[in-house]
Amino acid sequence: MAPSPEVLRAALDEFRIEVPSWGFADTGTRFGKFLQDNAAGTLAEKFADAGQVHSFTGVCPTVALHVLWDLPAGTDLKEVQKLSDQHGVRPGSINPNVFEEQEYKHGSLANERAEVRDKALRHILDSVRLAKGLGSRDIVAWFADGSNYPGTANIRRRKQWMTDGLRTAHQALDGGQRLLVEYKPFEPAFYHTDIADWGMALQLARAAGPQARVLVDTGHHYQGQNIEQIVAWLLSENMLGGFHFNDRRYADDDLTLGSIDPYQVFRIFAEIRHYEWETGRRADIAYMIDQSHNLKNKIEAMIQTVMTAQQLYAKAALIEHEALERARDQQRLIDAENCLKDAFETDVRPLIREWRQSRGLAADPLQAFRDSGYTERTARERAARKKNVVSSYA
Ligand code: RM4
Ligand code: MN
Ligand code: MN
Repeated sequence: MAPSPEVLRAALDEFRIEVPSWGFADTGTRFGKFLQDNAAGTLAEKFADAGQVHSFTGVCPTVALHVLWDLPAGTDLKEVQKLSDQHGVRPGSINPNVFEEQEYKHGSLANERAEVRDKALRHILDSVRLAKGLGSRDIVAWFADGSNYPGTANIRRRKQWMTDGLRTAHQALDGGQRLLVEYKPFEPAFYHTDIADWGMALQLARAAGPQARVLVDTGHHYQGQNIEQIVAWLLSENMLGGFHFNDRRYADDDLTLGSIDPYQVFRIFAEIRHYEWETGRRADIAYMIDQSHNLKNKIEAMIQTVMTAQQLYAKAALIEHEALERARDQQRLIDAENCLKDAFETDVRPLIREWRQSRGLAADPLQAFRDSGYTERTARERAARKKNVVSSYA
């Protein structure tokens, strides 16, 4: 397929993706953490690192913040604003944390105990306030709520508590804000999870109110699940709010996007582009990365991810939608399928390099970042302090 430079340039101009603050910190697995001298230990360092990703790629102007890890009680929002100005990245989605504290052992909004439900709700309402203060639009609600053994939880009652909590949280939103409801089939709960799949998230988002949408984390699906079909359904219901991108081989592995199955990501973008072509409307979707790398250099891995996302989005922009529709209507299966495959197999890298240069960016952001010496410099500066502080989930 001959790449169409104008379509591609327009697609690259509009594509933006948010990076997660926790992707720059030391994190680990259930079995251990491998610390990196240059990993960020403070909010200032996370902003600085996110600023690096944006300055080399040009497409990551916002950073997702996790409330407990980044904005603990007493945080001065003016200081956060200063960091944002200094490093050229704005606060993005705000992620409440109702899964780490001791009280949440049996859940948060769906906990049997009213005082725990109240505590979780207060934290989510605080998060909405923080988001307003920071000019952030999206609150991303992910819950570890669930149970580990059959018979130990009243699933219907917990569903009601979850519904009530989300509804109250929704009432606190201002006109422009959104509540994004994330789902996950298992982990940390291994028998039932209160929001286990997109159907449950959709139901809860609808019950919460008109500004709630579903968030699809690509790692939160069972093996073999057809994620692009879920995307198509949510689009057709106008209920797709955003993505947490990452790749997975076994479960919620948080691997680098496209490292295992790039065609999956392409097929997701293909559904979105086709919807936009068909309706003539831009889908209002927040693209975010939810990855934290233990072994790779964190900033390099984030740049690698962004470059991959950009490439896969650009490939999807090459799909010839008229030809695809004609082939579908006439049931020419091979031709229809090849509309996708031809686009996927096109090498868009030369055009993306050109686009970067035309925007004053380095043709190869990864190499440019490496050449900058940032990793070596921050490793020297941060190493001493890092011996004592580990901010992480694991
Ligand atoms: C969860 C989920 C959430 C993320 C946490 C750290 O599995 O993906 O979005 O905030 O991990
Ligand atoms: Mn996620
Ligand atoms: Mn996850």
